[in-house]
Amino acid sequence: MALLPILCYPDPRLHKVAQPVAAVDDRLRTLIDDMLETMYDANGIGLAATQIDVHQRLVVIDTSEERNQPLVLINPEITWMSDERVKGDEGCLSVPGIYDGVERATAVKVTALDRDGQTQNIEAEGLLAICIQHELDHLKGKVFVEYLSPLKQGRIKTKMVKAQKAER
Ligand code: GNR
Ligand code: NI
Repeated sequence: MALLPILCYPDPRLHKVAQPVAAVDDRLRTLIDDMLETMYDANGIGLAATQIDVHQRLVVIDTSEERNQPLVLINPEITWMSDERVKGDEGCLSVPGIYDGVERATAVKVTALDRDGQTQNIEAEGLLAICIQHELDHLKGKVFVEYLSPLKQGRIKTKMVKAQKAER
């Protein structure tokens, strides 16, 4: 098991588009375990491979209170989205300390492979639905701050660059 470094906005690598996973094998399962460990260690409810600089369609999620219900989505695709929208505050492990409102579909249906390479169909609502949309955006190279006004995006960029300079 290993903790993986998480890319921080505005790192340009967060905007790369992920490619489909070619094979669900032991090498991928090791990566999945490392991503889960990294997500739990960072107290996140989700982590997309893009955030650890792996540009493949792979996401791990756990929105359970007890943090004992890992969900692994390989090559996920949203097959249905509710017309109903809800606006809620979001955060991101790649944009630490920033929380702001984003409008999302209240419910989604997703098809994906699980860690055994089996097809799973998931119907999600509430926090899980929001998290799935947030993670699938990462796979498209999109970070949630891109839904905010250009003014806010500029301020967040400046803040992040300053924080990263202060870290060194
Ligand atoms: O930990 C996370 N919390 C969160 C809260 C509201 C909406 C989305 C999220 S996802 C985020 C983890 C993360 O950055 N995943 O990419
Ligand atoms: Ni995120």
